[in-house]
Amino acid sequence: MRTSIATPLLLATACSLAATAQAAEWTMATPYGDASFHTQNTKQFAEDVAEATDGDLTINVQSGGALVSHDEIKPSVRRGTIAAGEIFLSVLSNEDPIFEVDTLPGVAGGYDEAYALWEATKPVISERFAAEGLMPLYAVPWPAQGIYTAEALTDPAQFEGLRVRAPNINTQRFIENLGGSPTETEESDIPTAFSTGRVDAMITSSSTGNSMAAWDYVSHYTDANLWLPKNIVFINQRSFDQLDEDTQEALMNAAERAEERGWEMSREDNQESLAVLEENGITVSEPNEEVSQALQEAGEELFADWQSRANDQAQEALQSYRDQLDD
Ligand code: PCA
Repeated sequence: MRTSIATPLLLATACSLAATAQAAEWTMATPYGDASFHTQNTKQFAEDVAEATDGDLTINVQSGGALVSHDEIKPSVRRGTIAAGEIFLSVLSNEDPIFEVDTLPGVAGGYDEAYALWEATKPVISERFAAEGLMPLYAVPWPAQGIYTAEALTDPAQFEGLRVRAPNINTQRFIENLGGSPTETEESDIPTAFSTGRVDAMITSSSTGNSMAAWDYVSHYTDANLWLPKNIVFINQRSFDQLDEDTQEALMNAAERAEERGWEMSREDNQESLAVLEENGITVSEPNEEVSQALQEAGEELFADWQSRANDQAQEALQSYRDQLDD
C-alpha cells in the first residue's frame, strides 16, 4: 500500500526536478533606469530569449542599480552571483585603456564610424572579458556626448573653474584639459549633484539629458558630437556553458538582434531627446568657432594621453579601424 502511494509522489518529484534542472533563471543587473532606451532594449532582449527558448531561459532584468551598484556589476557577474550585467564600458578604463577607446574625440564622429570602431575593437575587448570568465553579448552606443550649461557656452574661458559632471575618467580628463573642475557622477545621481550645488554643468548625451530632466538645472545644450560611448552587455561564461546548445543558440541570436535594434534605438532616441530638450526650454546649438577650437585642443591632449597609456594590442585595434575607414 505504501509503495503505491509513494511511487507516484517520487515520480512527480523526479519530474519537477528534471524540469528545474533544464530551465535556467538568470538575473541581469543594469545601472540604468527604465526610462533609458538601453534598458528598454535589454528588457526586450530578455523577452525575446524567454520566447525563443519557450521559457527554458528567463532573464530577470534588475534596472536602475536596484540590485547591484554600477561598479559591483562586473565583479558580481565574474563571481557568478548574477549571470549577466550591463555596464558603461568605459568605466573599466582603469583595467585597460582599450575599454575607453570609444571615449576619444575625433575617432568616430557618427554611428557608422562608431559601429566600425566596435567591430574593430570587439575581438580585443572580448579577449579581455574572456580572461575573467566573461562573455560579451552585445554593445550599444549612447548618442554623441555634448555639454549642458546654465548659460550659453560662447567662450572657452567659461570652462575655467566650472564644476562639470562626467560619467567616466576620460571625460574627467577632458574637462581638466579645458580648465574645468570635473566630478565623476553616476547617471542616477545627476539630479542630486545639481540640486545640492555640487556641479554647474555636465557632459552626457541628449538621451541622458532627457531622462534626467536636464531642464530642471540647466538651460543650454551644446551638441558638440564629442564621442559615442557604449554600454556592454555580458554574461558569466560558466552560466552559458550550462545551457543546452539550442538555448545557447537562441540566446546568441537574440543578442545579435538586440545589438542591431539598440543601434537603431540610439539614433531615434537622439532625435526624440533633442526635441524633448527643446520643448522643455533648453537651447540646443552647435559649438561656435572658439569653443570648437578649445574642444579640439583638449581632445588632442586627451588622445595623446590615451596613446601613451594604451598597449600595442589596443593601438593595433584602433589602427585596424582607421585602415578600414581608409578603404
Ligand atoms: N549617459 C550615461 C553614459 C553616457 C550617456 O550618454 C551617463 O551620462 O552616465
